[in-house]
Amino acid sequence: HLHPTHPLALAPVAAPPSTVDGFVREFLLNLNSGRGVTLSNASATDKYFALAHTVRDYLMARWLEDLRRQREVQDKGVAYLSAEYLLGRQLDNNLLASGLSEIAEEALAACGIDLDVLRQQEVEPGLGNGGLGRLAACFIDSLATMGVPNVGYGIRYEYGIFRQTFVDGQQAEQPDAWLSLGSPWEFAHPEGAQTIAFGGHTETYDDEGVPRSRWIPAWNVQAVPYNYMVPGYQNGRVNTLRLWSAVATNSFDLRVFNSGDYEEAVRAQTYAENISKVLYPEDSTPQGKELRLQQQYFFVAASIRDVFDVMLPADFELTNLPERIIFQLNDTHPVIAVPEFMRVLVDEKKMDWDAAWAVTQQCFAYTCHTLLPEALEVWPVELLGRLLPRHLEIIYRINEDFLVAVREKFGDDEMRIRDMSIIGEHPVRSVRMAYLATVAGAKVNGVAELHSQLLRDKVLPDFNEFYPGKFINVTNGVTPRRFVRLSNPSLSGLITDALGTGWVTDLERLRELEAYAEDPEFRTQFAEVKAANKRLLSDVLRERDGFEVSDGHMLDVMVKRLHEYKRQMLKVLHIVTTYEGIISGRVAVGDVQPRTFIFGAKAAPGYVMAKRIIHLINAVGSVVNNDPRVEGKLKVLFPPNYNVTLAERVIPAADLSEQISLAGKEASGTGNMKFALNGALTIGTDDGANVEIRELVGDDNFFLFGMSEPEVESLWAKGYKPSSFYNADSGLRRSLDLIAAGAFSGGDRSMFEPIVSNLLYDDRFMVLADYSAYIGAQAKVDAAYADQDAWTRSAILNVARCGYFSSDRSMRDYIERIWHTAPSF
Ligand code: GL7
Repeated sequence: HLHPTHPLALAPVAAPPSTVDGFVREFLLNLNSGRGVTLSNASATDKYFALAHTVRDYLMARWLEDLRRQREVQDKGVAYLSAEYLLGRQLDNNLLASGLSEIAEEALAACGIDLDVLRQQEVEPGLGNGGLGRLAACFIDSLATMGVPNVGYGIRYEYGIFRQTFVDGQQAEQPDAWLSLGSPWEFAHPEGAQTIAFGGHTETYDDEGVPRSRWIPAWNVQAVPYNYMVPGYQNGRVNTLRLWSAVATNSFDLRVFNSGDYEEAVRAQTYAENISKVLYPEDSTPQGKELRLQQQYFFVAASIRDVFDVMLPADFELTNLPERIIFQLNDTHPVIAVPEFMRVLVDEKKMDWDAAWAVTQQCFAYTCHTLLPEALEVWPVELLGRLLPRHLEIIYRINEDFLVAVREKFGDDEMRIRDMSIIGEHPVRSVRMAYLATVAGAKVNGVAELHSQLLRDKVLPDFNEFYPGKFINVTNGVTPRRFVRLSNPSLSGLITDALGTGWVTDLERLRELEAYAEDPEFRTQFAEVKAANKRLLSDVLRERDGFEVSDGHMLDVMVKRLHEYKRQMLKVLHIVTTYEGIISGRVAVGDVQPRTFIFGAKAAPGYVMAKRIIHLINAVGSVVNNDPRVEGKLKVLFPPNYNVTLAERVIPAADLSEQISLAGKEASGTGNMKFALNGALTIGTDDGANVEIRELVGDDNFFLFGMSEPEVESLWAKGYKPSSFYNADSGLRRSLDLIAAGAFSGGDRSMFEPIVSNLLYDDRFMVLADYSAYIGAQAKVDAAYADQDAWTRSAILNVARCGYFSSDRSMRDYIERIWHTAPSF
């Protein structure tokens, strides 16, 4: 027998040789022994799985080696707690990271297989809603690429974000059964399951003279870990993403089973397994449902246990925890981790309360991702106490101590005490999770300069005064691996020809392209890249949706979740205005720049107004696209089911990036960064990270319009009357009247009436107030686009000046300002 300390037992088996022949062998082996088929009778699924397993085999030795070394060196690690990871397809990313793309392509060709066909087989894991979930995926990519020890913790939803289809122009939702064929990227470890308890009551007891509390839960579920490789970009490093899946426990079944009720027992099992069944499709609007809190507690409790059991030696000195671990809370979703951590330290590890709290305040940091007050989660005390009674006690105690400190600092200002209390009283007694996170966190960060400033000054000003220095900014970023190198190979080739390969991990090097913007030859090549990307998109949309993208059109793109604050309606009004101008003869057809408007957007299934707007976009599209008077001039395309995979095709092809939220509402945006990095020009408000993009690319290369955040505030204060804007602007009047008259609903005046009257009489997001500025800015876009060469120059400067928006830079900022971790070995 090999002794466990024998070198052969310690070291992972070496990866297969990185040659075409080696790859072919490994691939065929995976087909034969992994799928039980030969090449001649393998299905596309078989081949995709065998290929994925082959890539895994190459990464495996590094992964095992990294895990071993991390255990050995005991460096400080980051536990990123996120309810969402919007990963996108894994195959290409993992091929790129392992440096195997070319070898794989050749090896498959030798087997008569087109790699591209196998790429299409992968169902993307859509375990997130939008920007917040995609950001988490970018961050773990950057940490692996920078060699920083990190585990991403989350939930392995059986169903990710719903699949969107349109039925008569209206959104319909289908379940996203992404696991129906299995996932070749995951490693299940049922033997490593954690038991996660819920419900019951608490009691106090005498622990050898020390009064203590303990929790006597009523039921529990098993949390089964699934591990995913997170390979760094060609650096031999592989981190781990660990997602938890809920399984019913035996004890759970037995309790009911013993009473002889088989059906009830099965029902109970379903109940337990519901916890990781489905991603909540709400984006920026929490639902407050009990199952959601179950999900949150489920994954953070399992993750904390995992850190204690797997990362730390059994005899670890707990006061040293801050030297080993930092939990980053991705929004309020994982904030229940704070009382859970306290419960483990105080009730289980028998630590003194004050010592435990001191440790906790150094082991957590909180990222806020919103400015919408309604998006800050609150949990009714009744619900939280029923599901997690001990945690509620702990939250009360944290709050008591906190309010004592507030009184010490601010005096008995009862109003302020009420405002700052972690427990809110209206409309029902509730726990304010953002406040809990702020009190517990070593640092609280916003996600763009403007957002962080508004967070300090408007959302949590009392906390900022109470905790000077706690509030900081870390501007978001996106991974250049997926969003430039992989999604835009032509542009990447052009950049690499000019600068060499280093830019992929050092994106500020794109600056060197500034000089190339002045080179006519380079501009021609850059324009050719854009044209080629448009043809690629055109092929994808033809195949996927039967759409035709006309040559020579400006591609004007607005892709993001459907939300009123993002103002897709402003875009619709621009389209209707342009259309109305042409058909009424007021605008000469020849004066209009041919444009294709592309939308991509999912609406939360319960968000009625958002769904109406989707319906309207489709309705406008079907009228515009079928009207011979605008043929060849205007086109509206709304491919359904916008996701990461489609984003990777749309963004590189775009000319114009629409970032038109009402100032002060979009925390950051990250699509804005992806577009600019791919050479689209932005038309945008001074909101979120748009502000920083504009500062970097310069006013000449950005179409700014609309009210600033202070102007928005002052218009609200004055009393906003949307109808006065309607009355004052004839173009706006004609456009809204056209919609109201049923021009896009076959004469039916009721269909879109709720949209029109909402804009006229409420208009929370001030679409009408910004309409005329937007139309003016779009005229400037038209004029600028007429000079193609100047436009291309601006596009190059956008690419050159946006290296700052790499998520590698974001991660460096987190490391320096919050985590104080370092790349290890
Ligand atoms: C978001 C913000 O709305 C978005 O502006 C930001 O870019 C993103 C990542 O920080 O986080 N917050 C949020 O709740 N969702 C977001 O996308 C869903």
